[in-house]
Amino acid sequence: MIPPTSDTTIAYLGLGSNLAEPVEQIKSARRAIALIPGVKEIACSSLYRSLPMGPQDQPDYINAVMAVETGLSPQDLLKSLQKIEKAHGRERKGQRWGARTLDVDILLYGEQVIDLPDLIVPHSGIAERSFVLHPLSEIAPHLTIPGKGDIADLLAKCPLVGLQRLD
Ligand code: A4P
Ligand code: MG
Repeated sequence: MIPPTSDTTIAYLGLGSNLAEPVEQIKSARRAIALIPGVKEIACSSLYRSLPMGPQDQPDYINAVMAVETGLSPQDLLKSLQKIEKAHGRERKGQRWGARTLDVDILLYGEQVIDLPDLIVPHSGIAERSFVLHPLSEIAPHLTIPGKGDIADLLAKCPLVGLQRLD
């Protein structure tokens, strides 16, 4: 991975969709993220089809992970990502872990540990979710996740069950 210049940070973003043509939602979100001022795409994983975590009466998800280099603060990055979710028809009124057109989570922001009411980084599910760990390790196989450990160790404990790489 290319090291960031001093005033920028490498952030990893988790993308997920299971409504309204999920593959197209993820591809379109990737393009929109790369166009955020102050954000540059560094890498993007393959797309993965995954069984839903949470309520089972919803379609399978498409997931991917992007690495970006950014000069934005974590809070400003989150705001920009939430605008992109909204532009992709995301509604926040359903049940927890329910179906959605687009979800973009900040998985990691450099090595920072952030514990704010509206932003927790590393993302709370990062260490256990196969649909996050497998795409993340594809683009950052030597990553250490603050407070959680090396991605290779986490991956070894995270079965591939229900996850299919698409391309
Ligand atoms: N928030 C806090 N930390 C973060 C962060 N690191 N990145 C806050 C992004 N947002 C963060 O999120 C709720 C609030 O979390 C935001 O207002 C933000 O301030 P949300 O996107 O509105 O709600 P959510 O995504 O439904 O909630 P939650 O609990 O974050 O769900 P997850 O963890 O995102 O899981 N199954 C498969 N196979 N694949 C999936 O991608 N995704 C989910 C949602 C459920 N099941 C899934 C998948
Ligand atoms: Mg979310």
